Amino acid sequence: MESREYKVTGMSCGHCEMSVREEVGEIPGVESIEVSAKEGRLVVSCSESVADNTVIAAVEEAGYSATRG
Ligand SMILES: [Cu+2]
Repeated sequence: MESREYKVTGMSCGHCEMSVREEVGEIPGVESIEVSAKEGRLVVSCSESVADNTVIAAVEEAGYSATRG
């Protein structure tokens, strides 16, 4: 298990946070998610087997963009 932080752009409210939480939460191996629209930040606790690109693609699926950082 590891903790990773991503910068997310485009979120503006609680609904945005919920969308990201839902999409990222569907990734196998993701244990917990913290997301803040205000800070433009996503923290994911997940297994080492989860690829960064998978997390980024899930954020994009929700309608936002993410970079590791
Ligand atoms: Cu919103």
